[in-house]
Amino acid sequence: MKNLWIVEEQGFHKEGIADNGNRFLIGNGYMGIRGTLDEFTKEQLVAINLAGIYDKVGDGWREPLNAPNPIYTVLHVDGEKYGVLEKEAIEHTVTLNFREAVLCRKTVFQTQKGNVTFQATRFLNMENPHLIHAQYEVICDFDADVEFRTGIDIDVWDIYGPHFEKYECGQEQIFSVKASIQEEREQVWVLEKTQGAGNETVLKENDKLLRVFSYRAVKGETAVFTKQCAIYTSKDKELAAGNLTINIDDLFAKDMEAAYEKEKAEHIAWWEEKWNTSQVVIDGDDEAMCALNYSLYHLHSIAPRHSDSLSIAARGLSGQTYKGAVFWDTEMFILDFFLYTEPSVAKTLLKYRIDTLDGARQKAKDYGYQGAFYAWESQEGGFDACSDYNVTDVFTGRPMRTYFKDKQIHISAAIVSGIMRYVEHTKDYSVLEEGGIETIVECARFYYSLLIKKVNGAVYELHDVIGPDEYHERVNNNGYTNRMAKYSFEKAYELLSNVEKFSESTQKKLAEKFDVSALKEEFKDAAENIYIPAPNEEGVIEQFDGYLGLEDVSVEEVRKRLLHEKEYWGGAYGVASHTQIIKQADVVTWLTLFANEFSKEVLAKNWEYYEPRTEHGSSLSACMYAWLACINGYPEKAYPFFLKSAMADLKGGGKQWAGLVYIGGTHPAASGGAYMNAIHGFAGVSFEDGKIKVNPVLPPNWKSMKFTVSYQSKQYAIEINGKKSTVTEL
Ligand code: IFM
Repeated sequence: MKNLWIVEEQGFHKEGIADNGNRFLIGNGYMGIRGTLDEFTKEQLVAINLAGIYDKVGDGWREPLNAPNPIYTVLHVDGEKYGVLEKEAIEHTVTLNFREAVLCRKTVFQTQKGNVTFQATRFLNMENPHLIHAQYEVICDFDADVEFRTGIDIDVWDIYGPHFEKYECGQEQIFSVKASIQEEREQVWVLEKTQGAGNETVLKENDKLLRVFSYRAVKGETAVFTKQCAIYTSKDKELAAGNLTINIDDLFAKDMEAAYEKEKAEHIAWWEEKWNTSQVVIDGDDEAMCALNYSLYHLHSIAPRHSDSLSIAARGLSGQTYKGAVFWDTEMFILDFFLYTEPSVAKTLLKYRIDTLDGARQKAKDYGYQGAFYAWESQEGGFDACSDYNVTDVFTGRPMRTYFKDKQIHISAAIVSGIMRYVEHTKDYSVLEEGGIETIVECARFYYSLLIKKVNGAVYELHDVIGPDEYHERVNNNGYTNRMAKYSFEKAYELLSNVEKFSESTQKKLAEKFDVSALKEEFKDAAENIYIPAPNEEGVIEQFDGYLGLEDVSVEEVRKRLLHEKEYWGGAYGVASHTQIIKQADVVTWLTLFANEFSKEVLAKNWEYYEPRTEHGSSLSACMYAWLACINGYPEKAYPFFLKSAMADLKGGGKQWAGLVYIGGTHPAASGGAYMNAIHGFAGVSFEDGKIKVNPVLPPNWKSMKFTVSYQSKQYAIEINGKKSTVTEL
């Protein structure tokens, strides 16, 4: 039987290097190690991507740091280098056991005298997120002179680097590289120790600090090398004023081989415990079960458990794409997974937003608005990394003015939604007391300051915005945005109306900052009178004012009009801008989130109208179509969209370019979207007034589904067989 927890690639395919870097990624929230091979360097996009630490070089985009690579390893046999780029491998397998989060590679090279087998295993410590563990085995089926070279490659891959200006190397028993950035005074320390067979010498080769273990291999005998590495940055308490405050010898065991086995066993046990509360078992569809849990593996791997205030970047920890920034993806697509399986992580994600409120206030102020306008691409402190020119024109090579940062105002409502969903789901009000209520009020104030009323108008409107469909910029009354603004007014009003339920200090803080009763009135009025587009006679809701008057043409026709394969579809002159072709679910996202406000006919009509007009150019799109199809009772229609989301990283090959800007990497929002599809969509789970409701619409081949959810501090097992379901408190 196929192991549903294994992802494997056989044979070496050069064209698959970038996708495999994502597919075989391992991570522990602190760092992500791309699934590249041991002998690879920056040309093959090797990256140890660090969470929450950024740098900007010159006019380049500010991006997260990649650490020097301490697991660089290559084999020399009888004086020749053996790596898949130089030598053809007669056997090559890369295997990720994602239940255990252990990555292995096995390569057999043919030499003139016989075969050499090289095996490598790596995993990231989940308890101590600074530590990397690896082990290697070398077997020759003939006697040979072998050099096992391993150490730190300081020539890191950057998109807008190089970030490090100074390296200080130490080559005692423990190798160390202290990489420093002048401008931002950040530092990254990488430590490495390897034990193994043979005579050990040190080699400094170009940008690599290597240990060379030289030995005479005896036919059929296995040589074992065990490595452990540690990474600290100036963001960590262990690295203060340029010095490590811990004794590094304590990090490395005397007998590394024995310690490795112990760490590995503990690591597997840690993951097993995570799966106990998060795996989704699907009987009848191995492909779906494997893809879904693989998506959850990725979410677990990027959860910032080492912090109590940090979020997840749109490309996780797979590199510097999208500037390592946090988007609405986190609150609207990723949050539910943590809410239902590990609420403490959900709180950490939201605390990041609360702690960056000042940045959002500053952004609103800079644009002449009140309240909190959250960063479209948020880095630390809420700094908006989104450029005014976020796309490069393929024809002229010039930067194109885009308005994501200025006009995607729906971002602030995503924060409101995230905080409120957390509170409603967990009944943990601490997040509101710790700044959540103020955040929500500030988001509502932001929308209030944007409202427009025409001289003779009866309603409030929101003009000059970008909705989730980024291809149509600067539109008026995007339905999704208006509804989310209304939601923000409603929630802020609800909280302010119950202000006496909060602690005295919270009440005092609110009273000091705001005129609470005036705000209540404003928010109530705004919620009641904001314009929400209604379905037309055919039942279709116009995405924004004038959308239905745009050229109605197929996605294929628009694709044919491209003059360059990497051409950007949106913006002022994009091929889609003047048509009804949209990038991603927009009205459909709104209808999915507020489905109970519409008739089944309207939901179905809009799905049918918008789907053929959606390019699905964003990995956030498919899951919304899947979810709405489930709400409508069409699991067969939902299924391919669900699978597309769940397979985003397993299959790879997604969009790699927006204009000339590289956007490759993993897709956490699609992973989270697939989870929402499974739980809310197919299983039909909803939470209301302390009760779990289950209204399943399983795809025909799914015999049963089993999973657990956390709800209001209790754990429940949910089991679905066809239309029947049971919910058991654990
Ligand atoms: O947040 C998304 C956006 O909706 C579409 N472009 C990519 C962003 C990051 O995933």
